[in-house]
Amino acid sequence: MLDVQNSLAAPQVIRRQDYRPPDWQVPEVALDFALDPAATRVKARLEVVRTGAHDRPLVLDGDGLTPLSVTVDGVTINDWRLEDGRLVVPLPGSAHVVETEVELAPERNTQLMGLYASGGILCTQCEAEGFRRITFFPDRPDVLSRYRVRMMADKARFPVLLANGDPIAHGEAGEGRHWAEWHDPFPKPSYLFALVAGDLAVNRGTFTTMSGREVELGIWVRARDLDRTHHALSALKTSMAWDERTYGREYDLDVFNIVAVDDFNFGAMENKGLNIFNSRYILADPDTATDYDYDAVAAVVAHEYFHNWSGNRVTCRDWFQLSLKEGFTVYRDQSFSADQGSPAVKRIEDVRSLRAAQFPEDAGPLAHPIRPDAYLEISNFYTATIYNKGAEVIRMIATILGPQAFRAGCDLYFERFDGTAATCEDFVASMEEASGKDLAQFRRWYSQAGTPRVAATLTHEGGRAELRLAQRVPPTPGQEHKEPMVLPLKLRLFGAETGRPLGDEQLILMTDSTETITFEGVGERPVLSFNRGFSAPIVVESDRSAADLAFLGRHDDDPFARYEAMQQLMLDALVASVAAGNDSSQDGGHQAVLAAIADTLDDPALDPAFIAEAVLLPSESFIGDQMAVVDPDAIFRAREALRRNIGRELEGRWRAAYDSASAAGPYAYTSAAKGLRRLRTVALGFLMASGAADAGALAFRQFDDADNMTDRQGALGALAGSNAPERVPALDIFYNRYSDNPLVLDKWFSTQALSARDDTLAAVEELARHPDFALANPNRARSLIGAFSVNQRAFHAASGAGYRFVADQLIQLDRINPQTAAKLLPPLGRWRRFDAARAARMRAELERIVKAPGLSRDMFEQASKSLA
Ligand code: 0A1
Ligand code: ZN
Repeated sequence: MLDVQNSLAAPQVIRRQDYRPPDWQVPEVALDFALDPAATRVKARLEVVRTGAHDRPLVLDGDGLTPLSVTVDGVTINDWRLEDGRLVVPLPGSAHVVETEVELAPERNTQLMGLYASGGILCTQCEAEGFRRITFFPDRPDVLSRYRVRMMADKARFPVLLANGDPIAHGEAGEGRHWAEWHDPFPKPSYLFALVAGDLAVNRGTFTTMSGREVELGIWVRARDLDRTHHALSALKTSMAWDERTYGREYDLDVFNIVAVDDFNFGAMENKGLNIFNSRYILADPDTATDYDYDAVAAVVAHEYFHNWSGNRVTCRDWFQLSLKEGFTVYRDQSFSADQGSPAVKRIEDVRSLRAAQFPEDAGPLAHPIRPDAYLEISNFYTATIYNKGAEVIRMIATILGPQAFRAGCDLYFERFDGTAATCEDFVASMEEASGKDLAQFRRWYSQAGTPRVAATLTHEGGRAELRLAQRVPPTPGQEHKEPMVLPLKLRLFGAETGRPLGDEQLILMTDSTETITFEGVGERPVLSFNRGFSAPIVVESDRSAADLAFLGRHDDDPFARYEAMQQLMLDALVASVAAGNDSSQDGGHQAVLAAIADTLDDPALDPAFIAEAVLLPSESFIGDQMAVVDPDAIFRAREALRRNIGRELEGRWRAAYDSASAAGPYAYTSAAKGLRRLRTVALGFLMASGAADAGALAFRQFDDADNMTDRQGALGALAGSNAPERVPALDIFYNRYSDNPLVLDKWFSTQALSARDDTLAAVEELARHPDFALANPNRARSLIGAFSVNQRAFHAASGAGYRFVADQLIQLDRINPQTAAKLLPPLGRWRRFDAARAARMRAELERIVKAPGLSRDMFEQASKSLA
């Protein structure tokens, strides 16, 4: 049993089934800010209306606030009380005006929730429960209000004053101050409130909507960053047009502003008409941002923009419904990105990140359904499950319904729930109504956690093939027994001899625990292409031979399935060598992998971006996920041996691929050029692994000659994991060149934290003492601690020193920023997957964390659940 004696007053569990509609609505809000980093005064005027027949008082959430005054209908009252930070105001009638005043110190707000300062800019973050750190308010998403916001601030320090909606007035206020007033005509929940005050420059654009309205767009950054905002602005325009074309959704205000700040807990925030971004998802130019960064900027800009409909116009009734807006919006941004470049490569990337982040979550102590039933701290539920598995669930609905019915379901959902706070159930019901399809059993995807596992066995006899399927959803905390899921499975058979498809692709809906599918007229031995396009987010257990996987790697016409066959082939070889305890190249498995990679590299019809994905070895952690007990050292050895072997045996091909990709000419941000850059760095990685004498020099040349960050960081990453003499000079050059650019310095930290070298832990401990390291900046903290804790070999060093380092850092970080600290805890919680000695050391660190004095609720929830 866990000792929780010294935790805060035992945190209260919030349960979905306890939902009750609000006692009071607040149709109109007027806020008046006298802004100052040290002491900001906030006056709030709420028009409150009692809902239904009850005599309960008005209860306004507050977090760390003390009322300086409370008035009701203009009269100061004294019969208010504070209960657990909440302001309780007894009210006699059914409608009143309640006014409060509080004082805040944004410059001392290190949690970065509520009103805070980032590099001299005052900004807000309110989702999920930050608004209660700004003013007393019913801070829940089903209270929708119209906001009028007045801000006053020193004009020299804060020349720009922004809030939600449209600007309506501004003026001088004396003593060097000025003011501005904004009004947002759309009722919104408090989590979408935002303001920004700062010395900002703007990149302006315009967008004409499909009904002909002109929208003024602005990307606001510090003046020195202005020339790195073009990509974000163009992504914004592309997203606006895409949402009109694809979903018929039009923007609804006259202005749309985005502000970038350096200190931000997450990626970005969809505040109505005033998105606030982590600067890493806005700022990009070829010299400082990789292709990956460019894609991420476009995806996050699109994501936040798409929230204007899936999140803002239709919001969530309560936080258990979070995936209603997040799963749907991720699905929308993934579809958008797929449309901008190669859908096949995008699908591969999305599945890779699902497997890297969500599958382990679903298999560990923090597993939860996409619509959770209970939480202690909602910030802990901004997870890969809510976001990425949530998106897979929407994708399955789209697959089951087909494009037209899915679009009709979306139209119905938007129309019916516009201006309201809805539930996941409302979404599913809209889909059913528009399509006429019954999704009753499908709803289990919302309530059951865990990744379904499907065993697929294909037999063939006398012209008839039989596919036997068996599904099983593993138990997860609090859910021992699971019911079978609805699985949309795309499949196709190929003839082993001819290499040709035997019939069309089929979509089957598996609904029972076991099912058998029969194929008639199958003249030659069939090979199964299964879960094509990753049509269901499952683990497939199939006994396909190395020869059949290699066959699919060559012949499958579904690019995802082709990639998947390559991955499975490599995975089988690696798991076999780990199990055999050997890292030698004698394995037969190596030969099949080598041949398949050679064929892939030789296929002139393939897109270089696809080749680069298909030849990449599965990550160490994904290999570990296949094993009963993870042995990080054995995995590392086996993977390195295979990498070396692939590098050596195919050296000529890697050089050819490298050279042809290098001949692409000067930098351009096009799909074709991106694919070549990707293949180039992948080839470099294999050449480094081969031990070729000139590989270090080749990497250094790429590093030094690069006219873009993709090539430069790619080469630096290859060097950082090596013993090449060029390694230290490259790291130093990189540091000196970019020491005034925080986003690039993050790369310098993370590249070293991800290094496969033996001395990585010592290097990382040293980096934590580097003058540029700062726990208080979430990006920097993640670049070192977050990167280190996914470095399987270094983090899982048998001594336990990696665990200790991370726990020490998280205990410190928790005092500064609990949200960011708690997000970095899960790798320590995976102790059940490791041998007894490692597991004991990981547990010991978790116990130390749980006992840390003053531990936050965020960390307490993550650490205690991980121990349970
Ligand atoms: N809704 C945002 C994510 C987000 C959540 C919480 C935050 O608090 C620090 C910030 C952002 C999104 O999905 O982009
Ligand atoms: Zn979102």
